[in-house]
Amino acid sequence: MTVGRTGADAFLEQLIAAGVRWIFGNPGTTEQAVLDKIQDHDGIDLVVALHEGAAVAAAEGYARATGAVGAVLVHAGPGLGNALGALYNARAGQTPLLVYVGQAERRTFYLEPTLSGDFTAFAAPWAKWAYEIRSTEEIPAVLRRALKVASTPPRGPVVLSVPIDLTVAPCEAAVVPPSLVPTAVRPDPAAVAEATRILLGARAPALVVGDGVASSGAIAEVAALARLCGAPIFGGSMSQVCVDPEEPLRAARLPAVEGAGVEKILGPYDVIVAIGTKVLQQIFPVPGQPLGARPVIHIGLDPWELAKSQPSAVVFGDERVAVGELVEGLSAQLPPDRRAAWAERATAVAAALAGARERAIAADRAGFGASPMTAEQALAEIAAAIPADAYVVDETISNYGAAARYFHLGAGRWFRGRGGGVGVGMAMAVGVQVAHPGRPVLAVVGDGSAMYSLTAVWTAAHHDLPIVWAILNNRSYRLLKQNTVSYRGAVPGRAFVGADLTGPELDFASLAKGMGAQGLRVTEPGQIGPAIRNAFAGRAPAVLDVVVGGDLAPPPAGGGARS
Ligand SMILES: Cc1ncc(C[n+]2csc(CCOP(=O)(O)OP(=O)(O)O)c2C)c(N)n1
Repeated sequence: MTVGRTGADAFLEQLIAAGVRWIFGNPGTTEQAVLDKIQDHDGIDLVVALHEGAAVAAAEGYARATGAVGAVLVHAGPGLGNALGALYNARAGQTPLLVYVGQAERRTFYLEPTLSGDFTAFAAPWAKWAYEIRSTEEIPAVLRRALKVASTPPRGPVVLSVPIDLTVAPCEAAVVPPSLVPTAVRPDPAAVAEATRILLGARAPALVVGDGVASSGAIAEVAALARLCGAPIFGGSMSQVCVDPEEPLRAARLPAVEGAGVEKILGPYDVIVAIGTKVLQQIFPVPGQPLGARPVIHIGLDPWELAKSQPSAVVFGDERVAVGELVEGLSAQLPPDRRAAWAERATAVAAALAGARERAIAADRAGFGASPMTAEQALAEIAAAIPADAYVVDETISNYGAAARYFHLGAGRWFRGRGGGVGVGMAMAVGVQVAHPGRPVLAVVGDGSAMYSLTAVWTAAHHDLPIVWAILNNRSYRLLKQNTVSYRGAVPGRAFVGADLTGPELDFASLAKGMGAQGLRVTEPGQIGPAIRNAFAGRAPAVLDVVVGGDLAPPPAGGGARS
């Protein structure tokens, strides 16, 4: 029996009309009608992931590399369950995703078919919007709404459950491109005036920036504000690149684990301008006001995050427009003596930051030549070997600080996991490579993190994606050991339970070969450059298993001090 145009056709036509070119997915029976119809529609294809978490992570890489919505297909109940960890990260990182999950037939739902369930309830905590489609005719309209919701700040993942019977039924509903919401909106002039007034009273301001700066394209405006008022630019949470890597006022990220260090870092500053960022996002925040008692100006488009926990002068609006107006207002009203004092401060702050960077690199260098090589030396070699036009996915976890010292990549070129769930880096690289075919993509990933979405290597081999992964193999969950020491102290005689990846050690070169990619174990720093250049020249997926040190030994019984 031929039905003609079905709900599955309408589903795919609507995605194509919205410019969706790829669906990252792991298939199941309840999605079969949509999968089957992919071959009948030009302009849309499936990238096959072997786990739903890897599918979501790949779509996140695609969305972040393009700025467009990443489309995902996951299987019913357990498949959606597998996706939830990566979905959590996407929600925390405000990545626009459209996640389609196949549902059982409506007429048998009362029989509780295998794999069925209440998917909207399942997804709701981590989705910006979760909805189950109720009729074939609503498919295009709901998809348009989902794409609008996902891509309107605060962006985020939307989950749509679609019963299989609706995808095989005839559908006449028309398809038109979605209406999106332009958000380059001006803030209330009174709010900008108040922010200007507060900043004019500042002697030593600092900026804290987050994703809204990257997504609104405010990097130049933020740098102009920093230079005008002599302020360092701190990273507010795990975010996209929000500061030009060569910017002299670029400071480190504020602590993402322990909130306790924040007051020490921010001690010298009397006013904070938080721009497009959460205030703040940490694993162990300190109760109270995250940025202390000083005046805070909070700028952005996310009404939930603005002044959420920190009393602030709020400027609601597009970050680029708002910061531009703030710079204009300040410049017009700045007394000459304050302008001179801030300029002097900008020079001093830049010199202090450069000095701190140089000291950190000198400390790294003191460990160069160690055996096994340090992660810092490995990262320095990797960064020096990648092509100038490379994109980098960075899931170096306990080595994030070192990676930041060696990768000097601008906005849209360097991607880190957000949300705190590890294990997305291997698969994010798939989405970045799909977004930028023909460009070099390198992922540098901790050995522990690599194992969660290692199946991405097969996906790359299957789709001819010439990604190069460098895995920092320290044979441990090193960050967990570091966090244990900082949280509970180094207690003599107490082991780190569950944090060693030994007995057996992971052999990533063999694992890569088993999935159709090249695999090479690298033990010497001098091997890294040639290995990376060969891997890119080979134009095929390759995994470098880079053996590094840095593991933490448990404090011996009877010795060592509790820190
Ligand atoms: C989904 C998820 N599971 C577990 C954790 C806990 N966790 C945090 S860091 C980490 C270890 C990461 O190890 P690796 O990638 O090797 O990096 P390293 O710490 O050695 O630098 C783990 C398991 C987490 N954050 N997210």
